[in-house]
Amino acid sequence: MRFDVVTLFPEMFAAVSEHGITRRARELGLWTMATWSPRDFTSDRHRTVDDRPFGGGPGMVLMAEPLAAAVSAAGAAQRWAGHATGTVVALSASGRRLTDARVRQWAKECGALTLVCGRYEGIDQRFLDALVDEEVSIGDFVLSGGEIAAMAVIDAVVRQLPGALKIESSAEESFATGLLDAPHFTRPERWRERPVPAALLSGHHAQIDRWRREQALAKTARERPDLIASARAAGRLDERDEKFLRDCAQGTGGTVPPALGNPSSAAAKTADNAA
Ligand code: 9WO
Repeated sequence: MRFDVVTLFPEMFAAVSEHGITRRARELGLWTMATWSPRDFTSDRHRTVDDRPFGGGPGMVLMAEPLAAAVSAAGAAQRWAGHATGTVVALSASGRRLTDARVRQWAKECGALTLVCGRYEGIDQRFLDALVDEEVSIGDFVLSGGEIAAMAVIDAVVRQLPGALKIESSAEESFATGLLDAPHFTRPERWRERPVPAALLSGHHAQIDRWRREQALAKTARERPDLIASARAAGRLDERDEKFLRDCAQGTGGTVPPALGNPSSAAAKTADNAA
């Protein structure tokens, strides 16, 4: 897999290339990255990449030509390296929301991906219309630029590449099961009066798996009922799951943990922090 990133801040990408799982995967040869600064594709003395918006308004807009030249150089480098020209993706708060399915598709099918990171107030629309295949958002919030979103994309795609993870846990991860994650615990067995749930200390694998499944179901039902509906539609819930969810809804779930962020547990946390 190859990523070509068009950015005014190439140094930021050391965060993914030089750290953690993504670094190890890169050292294993699973992916490569090249960065392309629009500033290197200017021809004026000041290496200008931005200008004032037509129609007025605050801030500056990234000019089309330096971005286009950078994308073009990235595409040429991809072909030179034996890849098909990659999909050109712009990271934008107004883009289509990125999904786990899309991430897996890119990891599987895309030899190369070009990620365009905007800055300032935005990008000249004519560049987006002419050269960008997709606008992708990682969430409904505004960033100062596309770089952090592009790094989220790289991280998400790289961990799906075969061999990237030491433990192949990604098939069991939240969005692969269609449910939120069950909680995790490690030593000590008792921390600040809080015990580890007894089910996890039983040593019975089937019982532990069932407990984790029920924790995941309960948390998902509480926080993301939309995901329960999708899991049901995809045939990912069996009769035992359905019975557990019915019991939850009647408040007889028994081992369901308290909702995070509800007022009472927020107060408990404040008290804990003060202690
Ligand atoms: C690209 C784009 C495409 C279509 C319409 C508007 C667009 N804006 C951009 C763009 O790159 N904007 C820049 C990046 C300039 C303003 C700050 N930028 C930005 C990206 N803020 N927030 C994001 C972002 C990206 C992905 N997911 C969430 C937020």
